[in-house]
Amino acid sequence: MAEKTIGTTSENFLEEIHRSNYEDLFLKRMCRWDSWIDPAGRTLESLDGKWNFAPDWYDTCRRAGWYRERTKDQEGRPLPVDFDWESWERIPVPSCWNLLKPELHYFEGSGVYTRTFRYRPKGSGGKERVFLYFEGANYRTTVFLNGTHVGTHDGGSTPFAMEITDNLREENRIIVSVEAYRRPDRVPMDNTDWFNYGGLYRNVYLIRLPSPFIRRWFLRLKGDGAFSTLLFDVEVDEGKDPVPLSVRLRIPLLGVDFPVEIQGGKGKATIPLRKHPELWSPEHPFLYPVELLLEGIAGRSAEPPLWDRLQDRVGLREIRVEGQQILLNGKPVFLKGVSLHEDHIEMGKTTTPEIIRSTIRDLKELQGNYLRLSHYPHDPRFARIADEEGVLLWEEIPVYWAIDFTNSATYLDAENQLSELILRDRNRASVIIWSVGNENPDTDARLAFMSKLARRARELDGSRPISAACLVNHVKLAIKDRLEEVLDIIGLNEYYGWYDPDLSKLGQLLSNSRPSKPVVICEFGGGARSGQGGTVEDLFSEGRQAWIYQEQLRLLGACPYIKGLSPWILYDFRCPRRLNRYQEYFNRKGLIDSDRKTRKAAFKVLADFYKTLPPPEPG
Ligand code: GCB
Repeated sequence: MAEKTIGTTSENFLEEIHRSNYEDLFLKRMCRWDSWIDPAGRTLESLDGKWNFAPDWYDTCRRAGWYRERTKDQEGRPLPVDFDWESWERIPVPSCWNLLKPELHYFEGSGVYTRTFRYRPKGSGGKERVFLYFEGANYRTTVFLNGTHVGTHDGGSTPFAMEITDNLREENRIIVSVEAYRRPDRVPMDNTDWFNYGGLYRNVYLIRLPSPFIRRWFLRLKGDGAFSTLLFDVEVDEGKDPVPLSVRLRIPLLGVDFPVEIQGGKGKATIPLRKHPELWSPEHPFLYPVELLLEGIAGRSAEPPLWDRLQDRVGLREIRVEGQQILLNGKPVFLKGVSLHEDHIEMGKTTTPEIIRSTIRDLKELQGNYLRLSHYPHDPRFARIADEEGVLLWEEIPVYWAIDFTNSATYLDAENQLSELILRDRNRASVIIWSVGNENPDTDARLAFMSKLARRARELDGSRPISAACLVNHVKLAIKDRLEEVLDIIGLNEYYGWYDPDLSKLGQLLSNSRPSKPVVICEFGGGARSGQGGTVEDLFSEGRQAWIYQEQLRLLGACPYIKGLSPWILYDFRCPRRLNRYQEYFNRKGLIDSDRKTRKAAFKVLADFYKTLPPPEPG
């Protein structure tokens, strides 16, 4: 990519100190959903571990082009460069830089990461294609390999892949600049009710693929209530010289062995099942081993050449809405849940399978079957483990509060994050709802923006209900939001007993409302410092919080159109907006303290309520 000096004729102009639009260069090579490859079933070579790191307060790596590593002039004389990779601190990837040392706690600028790695092509012929794969980095990530910019990604919680086949050498230097500013035009915007963790906080991999290879795929039941037909879509990267190809889908336990012809890089099939599948559900989280084979077209007697092969496990189930019911495998289901932030006291947004499993154990102790993963896509292992453990999930993008609904670039960013999330998790049976936003004002611009997002979600995945967490119309005291028209499930956040102390209004609101769709209460609750005594009158006492839960559950439990609950929230979480003596920079609405151990009194109130609900009809 040629660089040019922009907007100057001055003879003393110096690019790296006088040019302010240096970023434009990196925005020309954006990684978006269409370049994403599904890593499922692949051998991943981890690039996690210790990287050299420095907070780059003035963004000089990108501004002054450090990544070019020009350490000598044309005559080979050393230059006084301002970076020194090897002397920089070594920090773990993945991690949130905010938790590494006190000076970085509120750091929100650019941080530069670098390391080296060796690469040797595998097999003969050197035909493999190689990709860098990032599970998530917050917010704008600019990646350089061996002095060249290889891609930029926007969005703090979704994965992205960039091809580096032509930039690789035997010894490689990778430099990653991660910039974590909160900005009004981003998704989320500058104002949120959670902590803005920065950095390379999820896993980084190298993926080697053959050419051609299977880029991504989508397998699900048809959704007609008969459980007798599979729908399968697949996309193939055909490489430079396309040859005739087919993808064979194999599900041995169902006797499926089905070849799908690839046309223009895509294939599609409707596959009748010869036997009734074992349906996935929280009570029976059964996963089918699935294999995909990318084959050439066979000659008369020869075996077809095998180009690519991958394996995964997929649950088959149907989720749909009928009137005011949510139906899982044709039977009404009540979502017994709680909301969750990706925020751990020691790790921030970085997580591990152990943390995910212990979160699910806490949900099960609450007698729950459902988690709302708010307010952005959580680590991809969450849905995988939920598939195994039998937990239903609501997944969401951070179209939160009053983002810049009139800005077309903001829309593209939101749409891209939604697309990346859906592509990443659409093969996970645990995920039953895509949410396109949270607590947004009911303006024309927001209606247009979010209706378009809902359409986009349906285009990528017609098999799941779409929802969003709406606000109460407090003038009409009713569930009334123009976005309801485009949603399948109405999500509602309400804080009667807390922000509005008058809990009797909840009863009025429920009887004033006539929703034609199921309603899920995505949030209710109140703050309590764990161990804080006091009466129901005392804000931030455990007693007050428990009382809110009792009263809320009494009213919500008796309301016929409410089909699920995810009160706010399972654990206390960091929040720079929360400055009173009980909060001390934490949102204290958790049922469990931020230590993830100490249960508050409301925990038992919710567990007792969920215990009384009738069990699901046997499958
Ligand atoms: C909400 C927001 C959530 C906040 C919560 C609160 O309605 O959706 O992000 O953290 O209220 O605690 O006020």
